[in-house]
This record gives sequence, structure tokens and C-alpha cells, in this order.
Amino acid sequence: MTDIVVECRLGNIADQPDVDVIVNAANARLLPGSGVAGAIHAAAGEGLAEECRALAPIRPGQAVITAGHRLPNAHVIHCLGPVYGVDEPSRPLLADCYRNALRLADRHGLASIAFPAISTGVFGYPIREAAEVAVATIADSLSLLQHIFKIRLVLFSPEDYDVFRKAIATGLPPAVRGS
Ligand code: AR6
Repeated sequence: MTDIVVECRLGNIADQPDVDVIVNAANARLLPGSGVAGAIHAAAGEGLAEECRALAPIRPGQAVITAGHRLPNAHVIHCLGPVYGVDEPSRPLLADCYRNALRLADRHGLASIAFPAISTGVFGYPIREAAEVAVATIADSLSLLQHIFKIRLVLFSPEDYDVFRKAIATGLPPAVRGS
């Protein structure tokens, strides 16, 4: 295990130029869509949707990797989060997204990764529960990672940022917490 930092940022997932890979809160068919997926595909250009076509469909909890195309990041990892109240049990499916994305990035030798709050928009997952699952899954995954040294959680609203910041403060040891 490297010395890993887990940090929280308020901002746009498609504007994280200093990380190797950003995570997309995708739909099963890996089409552009709205929210995170819309922002990532708009910034990446049509080449991303073309590359995605061969990898779709994906299942809830699954993660697949593509190039970043016109994004400043080398790669995008696409995760399908659970639709809250529909894809059950939702907690392990959401945890699978974070675990599988971290393992996939690490297997590709990537050093830094940024996640949005998967499933908490169109898919309706309550933000507090989602933050707890994200942080607990990251905490459980840390000892397995060989290459990743920076894990960033990117939140779109000050309220969501606050929720994730508190989840990090209670769910991770001080040595791992970034600013
Ligand atoms: N950067 C960071 N976070 C964002 C951004 C952004 N640019 N835009 C929205 N969020 P969502 P889901 C926040 O709906 O719930 C799409 O149509 C947002 O406030 O993007 O997993 C796909 O095609 C929320 O907290 O993802 C799928 O059909 C969180 O990111 C479906 O929505 C996730 O919101 C996926 O739904």
C-alpha cells in the first residue's frame, strides 16, 4: 500500500486536470445522458461515445475503462450505480462501483482518481447514505492498492461537499485524510 490521500473537492468532475482518471456516473448503455455523464461526454467529444459503444451494456456495480479522448485525463472509468429503490440491494451495488473502479484504476497502474457522488442525482440515492458507502468502501480498499496515491471525491453542491467532508472525517484515519 502506498501513502494514500483521500480528499474532497467542490467542483465539476469534467474539470479535474491533475488526476489520471475520472469516474463517470454512467447509464447502462454508456450513452452521454445528463449530469455527470453529460458533462464528461461533452468535454471528451464524440470519440468517447464511439469507444463506449463496444463496451455496453454494463450491469449495476460494474466498472469499465476507456481513454479520456479530449479530456485532460488519460482515462475515464464508467460505473453504473444502482437506481435507489429499484436495483437492490443498493448498498453492495454502490460499494461495488467504488471497489471495482479503484481496482481497475490500480490494475492499469494509475496514480490518481476522481469520483463523483455516484447514484445521488437522477438515480436518487440519499446523499448521506451514499457518502457513508463511498467512504467505507474506499477505507476497505486502501490496503489492496499498489499504485493509487490520490483519491478525490468531487461534489457539485456545497451541501453535498459538506456531507462527504464529514463522512471522510468520521470514516477514515487522520493519516489518509487530505485537505
Ligand atoms: N460534476 C460533479 N458532480 C456532478 C456533475 C458534475 N459535472 N453534474 C452532476 N453532478 P448524476 P446518477 C452530481 O445524475 O445519479 C445520467 O443521465 C449530481 O448533483 O449525474 O448516478 C446518466 O446517463 C449528483 O450528486 O448520476 C444516468 O442515466 C451526482 O453528481 C444517470 O444520470 C450524480 O448525479 C445516472 O444517475
